Amino acid sequence: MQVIKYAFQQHGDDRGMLVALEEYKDIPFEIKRVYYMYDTKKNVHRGFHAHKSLEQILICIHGSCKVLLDNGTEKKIVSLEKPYEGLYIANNMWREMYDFSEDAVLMVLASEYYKEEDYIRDYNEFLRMVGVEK
Ligand code: T46
Repeated sequence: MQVIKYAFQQHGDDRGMLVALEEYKDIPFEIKRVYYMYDTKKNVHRGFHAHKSLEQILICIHGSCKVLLDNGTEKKIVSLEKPYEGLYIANNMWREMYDFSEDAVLMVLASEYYKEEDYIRDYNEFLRMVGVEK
């Protein structure tokens, strides 16, 4: 499984750092939605689903967290700990987010508006969808 992690351009000067993200330039899709999670409680695991068509980029803009990616046959764990790094997650990929630091802010850029019908929350249904029978 190929993990796509972007290192966005950092604009730094003696005042500090700035990262700018433009759709179709830094982000490979039109950004239709932005959401972020914070104050995530200790030992919490979030996610546990895949998406039928949604593409996303996850950026831990403060603190750190881990993301487990699972394509049905292979699993990879990715650490997000830099505000200029973005993890691309395509559709048909099971994801779990965990190990959030107390100060973690995980921001997500999404290619579609929020649509509950796009979620696959049943792991066996996910396996069937990616062609791994269960
Ligand atoms: C994903 C991972 C990385 C909305 O009303 N609008 C939204 O755009 C989103 C994302 C969520 N919500 C509501 C639905 C739930 O009542 O916020 C609540 C928490 O959402 P959820 O339990 O889906 O959060 P996570 O952290 O399990 O998953 C989220 C995204 O939903 C999902 O698309 O890929 O982050």
